[in-house]
Amino acid sequence: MEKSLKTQNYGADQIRVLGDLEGVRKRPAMYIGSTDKSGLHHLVWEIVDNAIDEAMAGFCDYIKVTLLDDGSVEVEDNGRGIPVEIHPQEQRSTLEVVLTKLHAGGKFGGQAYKASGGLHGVGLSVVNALSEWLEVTVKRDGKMYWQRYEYGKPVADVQEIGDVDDPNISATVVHFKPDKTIFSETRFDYEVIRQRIRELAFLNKEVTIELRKDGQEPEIFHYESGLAGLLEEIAEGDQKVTDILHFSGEQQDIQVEVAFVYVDDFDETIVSFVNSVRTVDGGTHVQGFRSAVSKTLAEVARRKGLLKDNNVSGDDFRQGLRAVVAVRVPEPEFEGQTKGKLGSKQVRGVVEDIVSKAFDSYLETQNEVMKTLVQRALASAEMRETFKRTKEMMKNRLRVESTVLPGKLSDCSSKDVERRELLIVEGESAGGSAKQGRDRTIQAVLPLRGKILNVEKANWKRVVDNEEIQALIAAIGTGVSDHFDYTKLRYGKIIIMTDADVDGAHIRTLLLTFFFRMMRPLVEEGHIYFAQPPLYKIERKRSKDVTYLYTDEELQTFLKKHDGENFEIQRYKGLGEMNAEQLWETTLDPETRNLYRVTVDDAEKADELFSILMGEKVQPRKEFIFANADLVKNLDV
Ligand code: 0R9
Repeated sequence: MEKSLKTQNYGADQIRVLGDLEGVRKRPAMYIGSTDKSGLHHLVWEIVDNAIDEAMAGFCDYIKVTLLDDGSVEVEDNGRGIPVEIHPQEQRSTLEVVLTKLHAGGKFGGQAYKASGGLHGVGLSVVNALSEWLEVTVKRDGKMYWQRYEYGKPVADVQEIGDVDDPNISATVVHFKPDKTIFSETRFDYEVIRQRIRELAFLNKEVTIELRKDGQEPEIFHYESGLAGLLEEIAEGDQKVTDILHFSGEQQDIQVEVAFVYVDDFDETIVSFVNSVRTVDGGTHVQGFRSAVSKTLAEVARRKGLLKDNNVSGDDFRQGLRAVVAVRVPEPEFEGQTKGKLGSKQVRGVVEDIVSKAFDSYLETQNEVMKTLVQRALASAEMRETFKRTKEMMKNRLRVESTVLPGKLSDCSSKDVERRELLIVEGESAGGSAKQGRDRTIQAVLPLRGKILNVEKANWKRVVDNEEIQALIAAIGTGVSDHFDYTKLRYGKIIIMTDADVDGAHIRTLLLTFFFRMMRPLVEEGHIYFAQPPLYKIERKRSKDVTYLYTDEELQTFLKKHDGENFEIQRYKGLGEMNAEQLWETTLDPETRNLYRVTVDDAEKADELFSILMGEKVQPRKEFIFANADLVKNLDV
């Protein structure tokens, strides 16, 4: 780096001193989220973020990260070096202050773009507090300085340990070993670190980051193409219908960089960042971007006489859009429970302006691209209209048809909704066993004919058209979607009972997706459960004693424990193999059974999987089946 860049030091007096580190050791999770694997890696993010901050401020272009065999990590940057002079209020080295005082950092606003990795710049001292030891080396003004800490406390004062031949060279090296009394997991995962470092290299194209495992060759991450490179990855496998567009600009101290492309698909994917940190819930930068893209396209289309009617919505213009939106904002404000949404108001206008202008002048000369995009938007508008009409029709029908209890429901007698349970059972024969084996006062049974519900072949309309699903809607009583009425719920627990094979897994996915999309409050309020039928029945040959085992691990443990006795082992492939009594004993009896309560997270995953399984694209489906070959193998013995 040029020496001239490095002259703008803030110096010792601008450090704010607010607190010390005992609290961090007492409540680590408050500072790094957790003390498991994720918290452990947070330590690395904190230190690397500091180096990135220095790069964003324009003083650093090379960062090295080394994972050592003793479980320590070393991070080095070639920035200005943390200041070492005596801090006026603290009467000790600024370096020591930064490492031992909570919230010590550059003067507020002094550093233009601070990575906001969740810790508000308290990174160094927090990592120090949670490390068995930490050593910091600073090269600055032709000298080399060094200090060691143990459990956050300095072992001695900062020492000058030598000269640096070239006074233009400056650096900060932080080497630390996490405290094993604090973390439940102390092994760093190379892959996890590699992923984040690659992402940082895409986002900060001026920086080169070197990642190395002890004694091995380093991997070097540097991407001239910046965001466009990241976009290539996001759009991999998609059929592109335009070139990749890459725009950047700066207004009001806000830097904007976007890369986007249109692909032959229906949905829109926007990955967004603020100061190199992913904003999973988007925010004002994403709003500005979306608005710019839609408005500009509509405007240019009208100007060129390609678009006349007004039926095309903003969404129609973003069908098949893949984009990365990254902004650098001096003091960003975040919203939402996980702080994953940018709230800073002024960013929206800045992004919208920069993107609109650049996109407009690009489109002005691109008549073929314009024609393609307008055609796609018109097709999208038409599809949306058709879909809306079908949905209305479907909803009306469901409202009328779903009020009569279905014939195949064997209801229960209790009037207490809390206690009433609906068992949704895959297959007629298991349904039969469940009807006989259940507790008739509180357990109702609705058998489903599995085959009809083949997820891959069904489309969403067919799912809702399906007789079985309509029976389900009628049995539950609440109605669906906009007509959902919680007060009409007929059962406190809705229990899905499917076989432990691929068909069972598919039906489960479909049912979860159905609940998630059409009766979401039931998922959110925890009314949906999975039954946990046993996988194995073990019968002692002589005594005829029977044991049921629910997982393969249980089987392994059991066999080890009873080594040498050779038992009769039966693997249940389907619920239908159990008689009524067995089903009651193993799966239905509220006193002894295990139920799994479905979370919103589970349902979201099912929803995603469902989209993959029944989506238009063959490739993701193939990938899914490939990635889950293990699962399929285990399930379908
Ligand atoms: C290897 C990981 N790197 C760091 O932790 C790191 C912190 C840091 C730094 C400065 C330069 N390089 C750094 N690397 C720095 C910042 C400022 C002035 N001079 C040097 C400034 O922000 O004003 N610092 C981060 C905080 C501070 N320095 C300090 F100023 F608070 F001490």
